[in-house]
Amino acid sequence: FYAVYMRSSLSKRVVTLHPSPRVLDANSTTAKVSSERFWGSYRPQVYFGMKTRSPRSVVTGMMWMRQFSNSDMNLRHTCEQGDRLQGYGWLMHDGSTFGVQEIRDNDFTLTTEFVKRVGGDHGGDWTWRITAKQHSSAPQPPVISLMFYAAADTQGSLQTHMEEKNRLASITGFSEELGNFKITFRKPVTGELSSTKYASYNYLQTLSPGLEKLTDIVKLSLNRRFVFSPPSGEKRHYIGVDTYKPPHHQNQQKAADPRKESDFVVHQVTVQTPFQVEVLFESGSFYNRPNQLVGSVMTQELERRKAEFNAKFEKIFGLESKGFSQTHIKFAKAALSNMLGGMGYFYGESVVQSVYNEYPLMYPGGALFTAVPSRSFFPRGFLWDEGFHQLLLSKWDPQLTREAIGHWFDLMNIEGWIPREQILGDEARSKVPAEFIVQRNENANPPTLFLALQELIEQLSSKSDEAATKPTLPFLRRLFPRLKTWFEWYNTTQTGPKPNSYRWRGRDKDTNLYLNPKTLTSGLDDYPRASHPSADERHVDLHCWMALSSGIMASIAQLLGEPHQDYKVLHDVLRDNNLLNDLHWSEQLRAFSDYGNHTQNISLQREKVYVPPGQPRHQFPVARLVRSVRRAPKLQYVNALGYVSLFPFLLQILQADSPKLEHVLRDMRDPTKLWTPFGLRSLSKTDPLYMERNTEHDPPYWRGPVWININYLAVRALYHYGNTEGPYQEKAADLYKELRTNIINNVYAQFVETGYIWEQYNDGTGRGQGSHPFTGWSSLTVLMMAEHY
Ligand code: 6A9
Repeated sequence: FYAVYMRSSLSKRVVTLHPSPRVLDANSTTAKVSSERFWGSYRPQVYFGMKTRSPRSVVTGMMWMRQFSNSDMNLRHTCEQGDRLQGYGWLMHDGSTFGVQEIRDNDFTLTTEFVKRVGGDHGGDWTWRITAKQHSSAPQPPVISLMFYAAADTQGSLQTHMEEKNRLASITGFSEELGNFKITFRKPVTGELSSTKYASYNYLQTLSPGLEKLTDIVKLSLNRRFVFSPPSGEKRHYIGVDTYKPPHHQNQQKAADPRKESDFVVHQVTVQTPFQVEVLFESGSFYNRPNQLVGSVMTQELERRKAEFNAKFEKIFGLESKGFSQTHIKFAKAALSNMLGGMGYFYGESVVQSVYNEYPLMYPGGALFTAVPSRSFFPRGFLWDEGFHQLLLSKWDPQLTREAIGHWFDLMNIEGWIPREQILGDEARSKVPAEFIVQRNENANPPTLFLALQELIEQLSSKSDEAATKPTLPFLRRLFPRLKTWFEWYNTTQTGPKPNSYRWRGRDKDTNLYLNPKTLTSGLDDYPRASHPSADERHVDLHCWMALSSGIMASIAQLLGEPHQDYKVLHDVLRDNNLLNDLHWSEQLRAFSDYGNHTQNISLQREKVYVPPGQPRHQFPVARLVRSVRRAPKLQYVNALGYVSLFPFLLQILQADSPKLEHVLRDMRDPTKLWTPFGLRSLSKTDPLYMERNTEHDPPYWRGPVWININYLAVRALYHYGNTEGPYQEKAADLYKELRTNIINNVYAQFVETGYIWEQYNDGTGRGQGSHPFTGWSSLTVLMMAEHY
C-alpha cells in the first residue's frame, strides 16, 4: 500500500506548481491593473487580430480572400507558409499602443493598422484601418473580400445590428472583462476624404465550439450565389459567407467534443481596390470620449505615434547616428516590430509526463505572455528562444521583459522544471503533430532567461531610463525563490558523470534509427554528440550555461542581500579554465568538445528488404535507412567542430589570455571550417556529419546552416574579447567587424529579396531557409547593428 501511495504522490509532482508566491499577481494583466496592455495584437498566429490578456478573451480578427481569381480557395486567416504571400509583418509596432503591418498578397497589398485609446474601466477603445492597393503588375484592380469577425470563447455574448438588408453595421456585446462594448464596421472609401465606394455585404452569425474552428466554419459557410454589380461594371458572381450548416457528422462530433459553443459573428465587405476601411471598438464604460477615433482623427493619431516610435527607436538604437541607410533602418524597425507584434498571450494546459506516469497528465491551466519564434510555423512559447527574444525587447521596454519572465516562472512546477515548449490550449494544440505535444520533466533547455536577467541587472547600474528600470529590484525579489529552485533543478537533474560536469538529459533513445541520436533539449537538436547516448557523457555547452548562470545567480543574490557565496563558489569552479580544459579540451581536435561513448565510424545504410520470389515489390516496406556501426564505440572526445565547441568563447568563460582562444579564433575564421560570408556555420565543413541527414526523412538542421542566435553570441563575445586586454585582442576586434558586417548584410539582403526574416541561412549561398517569417532570435540582428550587447 505504501509503495502505491508513494508512487501516486510522486506521479503528481510533475503537475504540482511551485508553492512560492507567484511573480505576477493574479490580476496583473487585467484592464484594471494594466489597461495600456489589455488589448493587443496578442494573436501572433493570425495575420491580423486582437484579444485581451485574459484567459478566455473575446477575440477579434480578419480573414480575406480575393474574388474572381483562378485559384479557387484563397481564404487567408492563420499565418501559413502555404499561402505563399510575398511578405507580411509589422513595419512599426510599439508593443502597446499602435502598429502598422504590411501584407503583400499576389496582386495587392493590405496595410493593417491599429491604434488604441485608453479610457473607461475595460482597456479602452481601438480602431483598425485596412488599406488595400493593387500592385502595378495587376492587369485590373482586384476585388477583395475582407471578413472581420468577433468570436467569444466560452463566455460573453455578441449581438448583430443590421442596416439595409445585408449589411452588418455593428456588433454589440458583453463579456466579464470587457463589460459592454460595440464594434462598428465603417463603409469603405477610396481615401480618407473621399466618399463611400461601391461594396457588397454579407454576414454570418453562428456558434463555434472553439477558436481553432473559426476558419473551417467560414469556409463551410461560403456560397457563390451572390452578385457583385458595381454601377459601372459587369455583374459577376462572388463568394460570400452565407448560412453555416455544420457538417452532417456533427452529432457524433458533438458527443466527442462537448465544449460549450460560443457566439461567432462575421462581417464581409467586398470591394474593388484601391480602398480603405475602418473598424472601431468602443468600450461601454468610456463615457467622456472626446471624439471618435476615425478618419482624420485616426490619421493624426497614427502620425503622432509613428513619430514617437521613430524618435524612440533612434534614441535607443542610434542607427541614424551610426550612418545606416534609410532602408537598413526600415529593416531594423521591422525586425524589432515583428518581435513586439509577435508577442502572444496564451492560456491553457500543457500535456506533461514524468517517469512516474504511465500516461501523460494535464498540467494546471496557466497563462503565458511571450514572444514567439515564428508566427506561421510555431506561434507559441519556447523556453530558450525567449531568453534571446528578451535581449532585444528589454532594450525597448524592460517592463515587457519583466512580465514575460514573470509568466514563464509562474509556470514552473514544484521540482523547478519549466516545460520547454508551451503548447497551451486547443488553438495552440491544433497546430502541433501529436508526437511533439507531450513535455517531459527530465528535459531541460538552455537557461537563456539568465541572459535576459543579466541585461536587466546591467540596466540598473547603467544610465538607462530610471523610471523604466526602477521596478526591476522588486521584481527580482519576487522572482528569487523561484529562480533559486530553477537553478537548483538544472544543477541537480542535469549533472554529468564527473564532479562539476553536466549532461543534457532526453536524448533520442532509438539509437539505431538515427545517424546521431538527437539532443532536442540542448536547443541544437541534431548537432552531433556522442554516437551512443549514455550516462558517461558530458556536454561542454551545458557546462558553460551553468558557469554563466551560477555567476548571474551570485550577482542577483548579492544585489538582493541574499546569501550568494555558494553561487559564487560554484561559478568560480565552473569558469576555472583548468577545469574546463580537463573536462572538455580535446588535444586531437584542438578544440573544446563533448565527451562520451562514441565512434565516428557510422553511416546510414539502406536496409535490404526481403521480397519473396514472384511477389510485387511495392507490397513490401520501402527499404529504409538504418545506421551501421563499423567500429565499436568507446569513451572518448566526440571531436565535432562547430557551435558546441565554441561555447567557452561564446559565453565568455574562456579567459582573454588563454592560448585556447587563439585556436577558437583560427577555426572560426577558417572558410574550410566555420567561416562563411553570411555568418558562422553551425558545423565545420570538415566534420563527417556536415550537412548529413539524420534519417531519410530528417534533413540536416544544426549541421551546417547559419543560425543567428549563436552568431549573435559570437559577435558579442568578439566585442568582449576585442575590448579586453590580451594577446588576441586585436584579432578579436578585427573578426568582430567582419562577422558583424557579414551577418547584418546577409539578413538584410535576404529580407529585401524575399520579404522575410528566416529561421536559418544557407552557409553556401546565404539564402534564407526553414520557417519564415522567423522574427524570433533572427531579429537580434538589430542589436548587432546597434552594437548593444
Ligand atoms: C515542430 C511543426 C505545423 C527548433 O525556435 C523554436 C525551436 C528552437 O527552440 C530549437 O532550438 N525550433 C530549434 O532547433 C523550432 C521547433 C519547432 C518544433 C515544432 C512542429 C508544426 O507543424
